[in-house]
Amino acid sequence: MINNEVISIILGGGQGTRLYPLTASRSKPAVPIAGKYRLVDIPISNCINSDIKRMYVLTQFNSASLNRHIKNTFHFSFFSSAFVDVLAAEQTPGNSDWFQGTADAVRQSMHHFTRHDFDYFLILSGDQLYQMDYSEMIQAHKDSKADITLATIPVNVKDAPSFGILKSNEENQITSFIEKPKTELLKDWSSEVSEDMQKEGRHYLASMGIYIFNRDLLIKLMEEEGTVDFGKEIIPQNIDKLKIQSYQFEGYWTDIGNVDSFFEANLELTDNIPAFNLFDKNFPIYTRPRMLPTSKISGTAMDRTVIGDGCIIAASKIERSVIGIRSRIGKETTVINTYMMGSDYYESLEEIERNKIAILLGIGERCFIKNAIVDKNCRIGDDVRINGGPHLEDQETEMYVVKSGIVVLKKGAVIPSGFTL
Ligand code: ADQ
Ligand code: ADP
Repeated sequence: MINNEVISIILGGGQGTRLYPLTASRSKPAVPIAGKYRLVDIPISNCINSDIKRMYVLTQFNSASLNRHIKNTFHFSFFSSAFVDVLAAEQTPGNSDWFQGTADAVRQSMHHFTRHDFDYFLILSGDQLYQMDYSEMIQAHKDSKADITLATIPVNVKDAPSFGILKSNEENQITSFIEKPKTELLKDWSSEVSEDMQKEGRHYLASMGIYIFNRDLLIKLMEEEGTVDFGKEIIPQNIDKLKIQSYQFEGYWTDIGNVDSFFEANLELTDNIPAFNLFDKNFPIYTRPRMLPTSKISGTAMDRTVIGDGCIIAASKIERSVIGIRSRIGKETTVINTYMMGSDYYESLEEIERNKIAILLGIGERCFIKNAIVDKNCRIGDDVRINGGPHLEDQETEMYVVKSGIVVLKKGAVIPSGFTL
């Protein structure tokens, strides 16, 4: 089934500085998560599970890996109108700049959208982890005869300053909105929330950055120059002029826009009952079927570990870690609190010999790796010790970046044997 009333626009990221260095050589939607997926698989799967099958992904630059992933993953029937198209910021005679912000990205791509027949725009963020059936939100939007509907979620005082915070009336119409308020301003912004949310101390209603706009309205708003962002301008400027509804969501939702939250969201998948349920057969997350062999593990004590396909593991211990596809980990190695993304390819024995490869893909023998993100295709020698944690200061070298105590090994980094951090 296809919902013919809606097209969705997935905002695939600005310049990507918050997730750097994971975005150094790929666009944000292509960042690998959960051992086998890419960030963009989340909103795309949510759309497919909501029967919304016409999607645009807006991104600053067109990375080969994003295009390959989308092309190889989302095949729709020849007879269907479904598609996933990537639109990168493009230089045209009228515009030589990158997208300046979320609204600007939509404005610059508007001519692509208006070619289609539809009634509603569904605008989504590309860097959030959640499972949501948008059709319920669309129904609420229609029932309330709103101009715009915003998905909202209660958050606590610590998180509130990172979001757009709003207040609504009994009919769920938003009456005031403030983008990323400082903590001292929050006093007047708490909302009535459910008992469950109160118990968790979540008293502030935050925008999830998920918007439904009536088609003609968004086209008109985009014709007015000078606005670059939905959260900073479009929403707050129109609270008194338009009917903007809040659609409250209380399921699991997390923003994974920075290294810290990205790391935690991945490691939380190793919880006994993870809040983000990849095992839900009614709500599958789709990704590229790679036809990899099953993983082979010898002599490893594993606790709370998630392992992708095609791995060859001989480590002595792996604890609270996500080990991505095609990972290789050598003997007597310990991996703790780590997200290893895996590799894009295998090296054959002949290749290793022919190219005199000294440090193989993956992690070598007798290593200790803790509190790290190991990007794709890294080569870590033997006897390497990487001990991330709050004792490390933020820093960057050619091989790695340390952010909030998390050591991020850059894609393809080669870490010589005996290296210690
Ligand atoms: P932020 O997430 O801080 O706040 P923003 O940086 O504008 O807002 O990003 C929103 C989404 O758009 C992200 O997925 C981002 O990657 C993407 N994006 C940003 N700039 C882009 C660009 N130039 N081109 C393409 N995509 C781009 C927003 C709202 C808040 C709300 C939070 C919820 O402004 O009100 O609370 O989302 O996470
Ligand atoms: P994913 O498997 O994660 O979706 P990509 O589509 O980005 O990854 O790329 C994986 C493909 O890249 C592999 O199937 C492989 O053919 C190719 N590849 C990338 N780098 C190399 C390399 N250095 N040598 C051989 N193949 C490579």
